[in-house]
Amino acid sequence: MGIYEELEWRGLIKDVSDPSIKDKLNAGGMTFYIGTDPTGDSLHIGHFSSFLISKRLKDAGHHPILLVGGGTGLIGDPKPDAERPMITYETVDHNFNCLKAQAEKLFGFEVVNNRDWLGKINIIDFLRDYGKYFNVNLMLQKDIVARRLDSGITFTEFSYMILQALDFWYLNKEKNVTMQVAGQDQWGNITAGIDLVRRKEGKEVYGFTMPLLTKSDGTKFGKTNGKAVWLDAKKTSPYEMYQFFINSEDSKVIDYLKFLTFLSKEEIEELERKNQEAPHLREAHKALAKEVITFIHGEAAYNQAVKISEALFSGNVKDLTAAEIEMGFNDLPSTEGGKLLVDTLIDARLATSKREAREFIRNGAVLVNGDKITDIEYALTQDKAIENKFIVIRRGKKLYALVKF
Ligand code: 485
Repeated sequence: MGIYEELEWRGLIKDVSDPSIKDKLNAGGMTFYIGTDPTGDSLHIGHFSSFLISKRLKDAGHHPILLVGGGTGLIGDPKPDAERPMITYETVDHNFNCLKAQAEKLFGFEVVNNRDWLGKINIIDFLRDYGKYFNVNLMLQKDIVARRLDSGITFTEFSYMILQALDFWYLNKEKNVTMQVAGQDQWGNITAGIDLVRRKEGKEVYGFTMPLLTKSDGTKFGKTNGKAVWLDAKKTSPYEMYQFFINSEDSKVIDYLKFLTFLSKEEIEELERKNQEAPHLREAHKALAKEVITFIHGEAAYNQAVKISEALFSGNVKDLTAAEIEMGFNDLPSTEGGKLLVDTLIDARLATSKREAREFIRNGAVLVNGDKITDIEYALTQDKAIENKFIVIRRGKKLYALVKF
């Protein structure tokens, strides 16, 4: 299986600019690029799924360049629904630095900034040297622009594709880049670049897109409780990421393994069999979480995420550090310590009345730091807190609250 066939098997090929891409990919030796704009201060799992292509192609003998759009980020790639808010230079610069560091750490490939060349072109030269190669009628037909014509699009966003085309031309000239790769929404921008290089230089360059990852209902993959899954551990902890992957849809987990991991066809097919034969073991989900989290955050962070998940599942939280408890309980109700257990159950909404709270305690339904407490006079004093900071209460099998000191 060549890299082209492998990418096809993984479901990673949507549009190709030319049928010869198949042989070109399989032959190796091309310099290619993939870009992102610094609209936020971290990449998210959607970016990750696209950026992984750089490593796949590198492993197949091609040379990757990553572009973070310190120039294009100031303009804004049109979205199909509405104009983007303008971002300040300060924010773009800050985001650029964050994304550059993240991309370098994750992949170790060269990162370039298109502000370095786009920022030097003056308006007269821009219109003479580049604008002349663009036909507005054709620009209006590009998918995203066409979808914005009713609601309106500013000249700023309309011009965006010229800048991305210019990048391809520049990188071809300066770094011998002959291929651009991206998610499917970038098709119009990629073909604009291919056309520019053809017209200005009489040279043929190439591009292909990857489908966007979706959930089974067709909506975008990569959100948990409405929040994006970020690669920055301060924004999405490895534990939260673990929960995200462990809870991914059964019908999609094999697609996600193909998209997001480097496991081989044989390994993935084996997991597919296990997923069918013994779905309750969730082997495929576990493998997905392990591969992705280890790649992004390393093995220690992955092991910690598993440890927290297991402790929360079993209720045995005593072996967790305060930091681990904080990670695991990020989203759960919390309340202040120093009170009676009965009152705390009400504060944390684990009981609706004192009578009910006492009943839960007497029936052995309440655990404090993993130990069953049946004493209705029990007080949650600080000496009982893990590292003097946290007491974890569990009522029944699933309901948790965090008591903070
Ligand atoms: O020369 C370039 C300049 C900018 C860009 C690419 C090449 C960024 C591009 N216009 C863009 O907006 N990309 C998106 C982003 O930055 O969030 C996403 C795409 C997605 C995938 C991902 O970047 O929507 O399909 O390509 C890496």
